[in-house]
Amino acid sequence: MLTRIDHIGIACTDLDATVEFYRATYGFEVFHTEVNEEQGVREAMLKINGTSDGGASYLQLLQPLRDDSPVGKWLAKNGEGVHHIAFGTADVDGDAEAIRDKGVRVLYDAPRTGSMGSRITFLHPKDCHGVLTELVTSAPRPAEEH
Ligand code: CMX
Ligand code: CO
Repeated sequence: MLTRIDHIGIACTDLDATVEFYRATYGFEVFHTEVNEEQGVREAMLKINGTSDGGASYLQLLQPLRDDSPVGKWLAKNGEGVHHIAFGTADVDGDAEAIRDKGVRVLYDAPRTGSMGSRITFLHPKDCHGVLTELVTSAPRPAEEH
């Protein structure tokens, strides 16, 4: 069951400048940064709020590592902006299977590694009314760091 907005993914060309915009404009601080080679991104997670299921909601700022990565391709076509939304669930495997059974393309056979040790998969935007949709199960003990 999808129980929260886990994050909104925002594609940017300059991660440091974008982080600074969110800090200076709204006061949002960086909760976590990492490089995910497999996804082709350098990213910063800004924690916005905790949620009633024990999780949290974040903004995920994404700078591509390569032009031919999903975010690199999307930026070249669209420029900076909202790239995807991510719903949180305690059971990404079960929810992905159930959604696949409804005829929506799930992009990975098995979930892969996302931010902070989470397990993630994606639904094809063409099957979701134009929205690239991610499903996330957080790591049991997500990193507490800055
Ligand atoms: N939102 C909405 N539509 C999108 C999209 C997005 N983010 N990305 C691509 N599309 C659309 C394109 O506009 C295009 O539509 P048209 O055919 O009408 O022009 C179509 O989907 C195909 O796009 P493409 O540029 O040819 O790109 P690909 O098919 O090679 O890849 C996708 C699209 C969704 C399969 C790929 O982006 C993907 O695998 N995404 C999942 C992984 C990912 O995004 N990782 C980065 C984030 C990591 C994280 O969140 O941790
Ligand atoms: Co994401």
